[in-house]
Amino acid sequence: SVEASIPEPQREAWRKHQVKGFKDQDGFEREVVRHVETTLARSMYNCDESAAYSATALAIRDLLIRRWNRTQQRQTFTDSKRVYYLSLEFLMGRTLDNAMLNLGNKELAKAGLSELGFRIEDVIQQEQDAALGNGGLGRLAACFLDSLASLNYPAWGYGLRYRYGIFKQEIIDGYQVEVPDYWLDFNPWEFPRHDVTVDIQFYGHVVKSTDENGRVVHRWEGGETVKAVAYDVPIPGYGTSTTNNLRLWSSKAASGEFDFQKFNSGDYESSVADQQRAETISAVLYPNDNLERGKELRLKQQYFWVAASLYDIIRRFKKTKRPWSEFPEKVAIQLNDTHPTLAIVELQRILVDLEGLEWDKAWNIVVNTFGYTNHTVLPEALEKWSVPLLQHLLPRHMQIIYDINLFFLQTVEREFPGNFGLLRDVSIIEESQPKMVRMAFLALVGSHKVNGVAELHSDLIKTTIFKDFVQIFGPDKFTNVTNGITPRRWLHQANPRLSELISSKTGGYGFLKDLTQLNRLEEHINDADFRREWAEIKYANKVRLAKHIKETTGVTVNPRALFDVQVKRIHEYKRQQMNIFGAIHRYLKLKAMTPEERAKQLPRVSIFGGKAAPGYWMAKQIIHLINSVGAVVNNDKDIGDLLKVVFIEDYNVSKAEMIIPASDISEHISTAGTEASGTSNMKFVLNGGLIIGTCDGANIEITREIGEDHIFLFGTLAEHVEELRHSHLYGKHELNPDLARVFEEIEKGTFGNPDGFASLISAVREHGDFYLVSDDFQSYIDTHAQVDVAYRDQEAWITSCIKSVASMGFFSSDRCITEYAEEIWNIEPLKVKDEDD
Ligand code: T68
Repeated sequence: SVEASIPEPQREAWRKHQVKGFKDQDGFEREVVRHVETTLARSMYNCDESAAYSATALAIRDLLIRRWNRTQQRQTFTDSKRVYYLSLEFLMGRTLDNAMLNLGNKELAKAGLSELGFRIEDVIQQEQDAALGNGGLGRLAACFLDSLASLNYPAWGYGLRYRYGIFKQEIIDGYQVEVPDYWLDFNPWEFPRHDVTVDIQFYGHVVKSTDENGRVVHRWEGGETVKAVAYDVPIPGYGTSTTNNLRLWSSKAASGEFDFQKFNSGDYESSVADQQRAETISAVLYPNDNLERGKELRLKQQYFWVAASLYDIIRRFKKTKRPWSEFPEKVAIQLNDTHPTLAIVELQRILVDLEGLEWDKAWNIVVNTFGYTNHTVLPEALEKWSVPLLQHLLPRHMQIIYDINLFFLQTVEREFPGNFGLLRDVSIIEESQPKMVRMAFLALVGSHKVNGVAELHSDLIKTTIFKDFVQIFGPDKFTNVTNGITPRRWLHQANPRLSELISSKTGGYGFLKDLTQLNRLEEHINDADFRREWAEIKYANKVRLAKHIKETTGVTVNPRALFDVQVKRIHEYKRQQMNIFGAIHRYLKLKAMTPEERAKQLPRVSIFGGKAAPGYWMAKQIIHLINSVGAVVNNDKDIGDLLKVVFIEDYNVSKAEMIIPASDISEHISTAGTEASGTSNMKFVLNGGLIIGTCDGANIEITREIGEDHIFLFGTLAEHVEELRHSHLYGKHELNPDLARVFEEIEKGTFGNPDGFASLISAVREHGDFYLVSDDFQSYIDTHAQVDVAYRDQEAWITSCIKSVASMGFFSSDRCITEYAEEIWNIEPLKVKDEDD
């Protein structure tokens, strides 16, 4: 064994000096002071909050590293099957607070920091978010990593180490301005592995020849090489020693290897330029969500990351000396959307071209290794790459894609002879000008399971984009795994007081590992003290948010008002425009009332947050309209507290942790059939907020779990969306009268120069109202009127909130990961012994 290779006296010396970390408050303080004085070269006289954060992070990190090493050793020694989660996005947010809670030492750190003169909340706030993602897809990946470690699954994440994460949003004169997010100045959570590198090839050409056995062989030659360097991030589980690894790749020039002519001729400047060009690959996260733009650099990112990750996985597998046929018994790879689909082609290339396996044997291994998760049915979000671009960048891969398609179409032809329409429809190559590779089809054909992310969505993919494939492969290839969220971050960390209250009623913090224990809250539904404390916590969270709103926007909001929140990426399909039109409608109604009538109205704060993709004109106009409405409404003396409209800038994970626990009602109002799942809907309900929503995505399953009395549903059903759209274009399209009034007011200039808002109006009135804003407007405002009525009965409202939380067990990402592990990956948990065992 590995251990026997080291002589006993030497092992003894290593063991004797093993770093044990700290166990108590005193030890924690010692480690913090040590890091301040040595690692940071500071002292008690110049230790500010930022230095206190750094030293605390380093002290906590020391504990993680030991668990991390032990976990990796144990997984290797037991030769366990691992899952590799390939995602271009990991929206992690802050790490320190989460690490302390998962390790169970936050209380002692709090006391220790206090002794040293700091408030732990302030220290935690010093950390920048790790924002390597756009929205739901990236945050889902982060929740999955937390659950995988907490459930002791042997799992690695693979992603890109972007130098710039999602841009920071500033609001200037009501408009979004993007500011680069350079976040790597000090990142104690990553470990550069300068010894773990992979050379990645681009461009070049393919040389075809015949070997001594008469076999055709392909060699990919020439082109240029870029080096991938591994950076590792430890992922601690909650209440377990298991600490998994997230490996992020960074690009560097492969020094001297490419363009060595320049190198030899001493062209220093242009070799620096080459260096920078190589580093460009991992420089920036593409800021589009649910949109694909077919940029060459994006394709380079995808191949760079996929090739480095596969090389790494294979290197690990080869150490076991197992035959290739056993690869799928040791390795499961999950594709988070189609972004890593080239991994399918790359594995086939390695097995056939480099390892000499027969095509069919190799393909069998490939298909049994991969699973593919689809996150959208929106056509503009489905990835397609042009054949000429792929051919240029990855000439051998393009050939292999053609072969995969050929063999696939041959099997289709055998089963459905003469059905040329079918062949055209399911072909991985779209016969357009230029030809395009349909990545979702390639991902589907190259995987053994395809899943959607909520029941409705998983049904929809089978009847729309993948309909023909259900005929070809049968229904068993398709499955549903409804998304989930980690209750550690989204309850315990974001809402510590609520978490504590729940623990006091459910018999401790067991619910954080088994969220179905929340149902024990039902027994306390009539407990007056419990209900009062519940309401107090919500109020305190609203006070905290009100303070943030005051500090960042200058607007004073009344924490007794109903807080109505919509925070998520700005997108027409998510219908923030409908929300702001609804707020204008409310404003107009209030304005038309007598003071006596007004005095009877319920005060409301309409809170928005979210980023628009920098190139998404309509989304940016929506932000501008929200701010313009706010500027008028918030300063209208007739209105006072009855309505405030605020836009919270730079919505991100750490803002979400503050905003979500402060919501009374949140909006999940996508046009039915467009939001694959949504995950913030789960977070809001888990934090004791109710939701208003359409019958879309996971809203439907939330309704099933909590009961339809506790959710405000409205709007067109998915099955009627198509016919309505058709009728807008070819029939008569009558604008909802209340919405027409709203448009009139905008066009009158009530909210400033209306020119910029014309496109928002004409999308509804003149251009077919694709997102059914007018169709759904009446039921939307009627449902909001019901919300007002319901909120006035605070006792009934609180009962609804408590009952809802009690029924949210299903939406833990632990349930979700267990389903993936059992139904798709076929992996088992592996318990790592605790340090002291
Ligand atoms: C989201 N997708 C879905 N995409 O919209 C949401 N897209 O319904 C679902 O809950 C969530 O995934 C998790 O399943 C995204 O967030 C992107 O961010 C994205 C990024 C790049 C390209 C395309």
